[in-house]
Order: sequence, then C-alpha cells, then structure tokens
Amino acid sequence: MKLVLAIVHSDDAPGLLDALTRRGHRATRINTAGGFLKESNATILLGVQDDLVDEVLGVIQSNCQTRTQYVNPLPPVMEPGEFYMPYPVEVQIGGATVFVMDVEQVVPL
Ligand code: 2BA
Repeated sequence: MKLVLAIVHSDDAPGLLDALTRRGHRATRINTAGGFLKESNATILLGVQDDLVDEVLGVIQSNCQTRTQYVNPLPPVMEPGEFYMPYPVEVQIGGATVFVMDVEQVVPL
C-alpha cells in the first residue's frame, strides 16, 4: 500500500474529493497553507493499493489546474540612502504537488 499526499489549490479540492470518492477511493482533506505564498491550500491524504496509484494520480491530474499568480517579493536588506522599487513576480502554482510513500502498516484501531 502507498500513502498519496497531494497538496492542491483550495478551489480544486472539493471537485477532486468528489471525483476520488465516486471511484471508490478513500480520502482525507486537511486544510493547510503554503510556506511561500502563505495562502490556504488543501492537503489530500489517500491510502491506496499499489495497483491503483496510477489511477489516483490521473484523477488528481485531471482535477487540478495550474494557476499563475503575482506576488510581491520581500524587500532586501537596505543600506541607508538605498532605494528599492518592488515589482510583482510571477509564480506558477500546481496542478498539484504529490508525494507517494510506502506504507508499512495500516492499523485501524
Ligand atoms: P507555496 O509554498 O505557497 O508555494 C506556492 C508557489 O510559489 C509554488 O508552487 C512555487 O511556484 C512558488 N514558490 C514556492 N517556493 C518558492 C521559492 N522559494 N522561490 C520562488 N518561488 C517559490 P508549487 O510548487 O506548485 O507549490 C504549491 C504548494 O505546494 C506550495 O505552496 C506548498 O504548500 C506545497 N509544496 C510544494 N513543494 C513542496 C515541498 N517540496 N514540500 C512541501 N510542500 C510543498
């Protein structure tokens, strides 16, 4: 068994969970936030049989869009008299960031 951990955009999470559960996959959503943008995202956890991992990855891929966002970078450390003109930087977010890990044991207590 594998643990699939997918970090997705909050707007994509409800549709993704519907698509996964419709196909009989079990999933848990945790509301999380990105370390860089500090914006809400969602982390979806799935315990998946090895032969179903590719199917799950396909469902994630078809339900999660890539987005472009502009952020203002943190200003650099300035010396007195120096001038800094901030300008927005484009970042590409997701589809999804997915980690697939081996599961040693599942213990339903
Ligand atoms: P954030 O950390 O808020 O990052 C949002 C997007 O900002 C990233 O999109 C990436 O395009 C950009 N970005 C992140 N760190 C950057 C940096 N140091 N310099 C320049 N640009 C940077 P994604 O790569 O698609 O990541 C989306 C979200 O997935 C991330 O939100 C974070 O919550 C999670 N994530 C991505 N890679 C991760 C990793 N290796 N470990 C843990 N979480 C990760």
